[in-house]
Parts: sequence; C-alpha cells; structure tokens
Amino acid sequence: RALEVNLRKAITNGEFELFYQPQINLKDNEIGGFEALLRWHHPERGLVPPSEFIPVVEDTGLIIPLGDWIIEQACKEAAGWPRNINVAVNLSPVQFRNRSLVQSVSRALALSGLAPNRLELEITESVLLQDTDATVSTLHQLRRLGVRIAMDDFGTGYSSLSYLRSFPFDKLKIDQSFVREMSQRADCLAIVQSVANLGASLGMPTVAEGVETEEQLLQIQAAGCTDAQGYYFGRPKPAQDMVHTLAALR
Ligand code: G
Ligand code: G
Ligand code: MN
Ligand code: NA
Repeated sequence: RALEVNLRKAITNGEFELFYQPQINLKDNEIGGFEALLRWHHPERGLVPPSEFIPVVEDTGLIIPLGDWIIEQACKEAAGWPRNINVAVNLSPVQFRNRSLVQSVSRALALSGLAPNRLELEITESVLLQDTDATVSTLHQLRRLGVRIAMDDFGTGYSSLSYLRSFPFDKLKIDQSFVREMSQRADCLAIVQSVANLGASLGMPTVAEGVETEEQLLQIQAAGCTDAQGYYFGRPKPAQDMVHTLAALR
C-alpha cells in the first residue's frame, strides 16, 4: 500500500514529531508532566492524525522502530525540561508484546540521561487481555527500571478489577468519554466518582482526561480526581512551542 511505503520513509525522513499536552496536578494546580502525542507531517497531505496511521504501523510491524524513536525522542526532549516535570509515552499493545521493549526503554533512558522516575508509560487495557503472566512480568521488568506505568483509557476496555490486583499501576487515566458526558449523564458521573474513589482507596492517582470546561473541572475535583488533562488546560503542542510554559515552571 502507498501509505505503508510512505510510512517506511517517514521515519528516516524525519517526518514524525511529538506534540506535548500538559497534565495538571489538582492539589497544587501545577503542571506535573506532559503526554507525548505523535504527529506525522506528510509532505503532501500535511498533518495526518495518528488514528489514520497507527493501525497501519501496527499491522506492518513498523510500530517497533517507530516506537523506539518515540521513546528515545520523548526521553531526549524531557531531559531538557525542569527536573520536576515528567513525560508520558503511549505504548501500542504490539510494542508491548515485543521482546525488545524493556531493552528499548532502558537504552532510551541511558542515552538521554533522563531519570527513570520521570518517564511514565501508558498502556491500555487491551494489553492486559493476552498472556497475563508474560504481561505482568514485562510490567515488573519495566518497573524495575524505575519507570512508572499508567493505565490509559480506563473503563473502556474489558475492565476487570483483577488487573489492579495482578499489577499495581502508578496512575489510572479515566477515559475522556466519561468526562465528556458527565454533566448530562448521571451514570458517567457515577463512573468518574467510582474510579476516583477506587484510586484513592488503592493509593493510585487518578487523571481525568478530556477536560474542556470549567464545569467539568469542578465536577472532577468534587469527584476526587487527583490530576487532569484536556483542552481546558492546553492542547497538544510542538516541543518548541513549550519554551515559555517550561520557563515559567523553572
Ligand atoms: O492526539 P490524538 O489524536 O493524539 O491521538 C489519537 C490516538 O493515538 C490516541 O489513542 C493516542 O493514544 C494514540 N497515540 C498518540 N500518540 C501515540 C504514540 O506515540 N504511540 C502510540 N502507540 N499511540 C499514540
Ligand atoms: O488515547 P489517549 O488518551 O492516549 O489519547 C489522547 C487523545 O485525546 C489525543 O488524541 C489528544 O489529542 C486528545 N485530547 C486531549 N485532550 C482532549 C480534550 O480536552 N478534548 C478532546 N476532544 N480530545 C482531547
Ligand atoms: Mn494516552
Ligand atoms: Na487516554
């Protein structure tokens, strides 16, 4: 396929870029870190959203070299930020199941000099559906490197609370679909509150994703979420656009 050929060239041509979106700690209202979000600058089509090409890079295996580039790039950029600011990187299930993942993460940390506890890896529930023993083992190996693990899009997969017993996540990210509908739908609000309570009981920070309005911010604060992310606080932006934001954090 043409898209696949273009994607192969895109890595070497430097057409990928990471954008960064702030995560806010609601206790002190400060930025605690940024999530890296992949962007592809196609020479003719312009900016192509990840939803269009992530499935292709996963099916073709290109996600392995691309994923290594993402981890290295995010660590390199974050190493230049203030020491109290973390970086979160999304891992595809395909990347997660690859044998070389732990080594890739370890290499990126060594190359960049980033303190391991400043790197957070986001995985989705789909990762946990297969081969539980191998999955839990990989999670523990990553944890032994000193990196943190966040459960992304929590509540959208086949959420089973047994995941939380098999492996203690460092953070739960409540899927934005619940946050979006929370003000109109009592069931969505109840789910957000329940996850926040669950996190508090288990000692896991809970991030509300997709916060776009002040009303939503007030609701997630009342629900007891510890952190927030969304357009209300900032859209994903190129690294060079963050110099002022980062300077203010020093
Ligand atoms: O900004 P948004 O359109 O960035 O991202 C859309 C989807 O693509 C989200 O589900 C997000 O998790 C995923 N995504 C964005 N960046 C990355 C990345 O670096 N790696 C992986 N595996 N997925 C990503
Ligand atoms: O699946 P994951 O949570 O990694 O991806 C985050 C996705 O959500 C990215 O596409 C990002 O650009 C998008 N996003 C972040 N904040 C908001 C928001 O406030 N509203 C909406 N609609 N999307 C958001
Ligand atoms: Mn994410
Ligand atoms: Na998410």
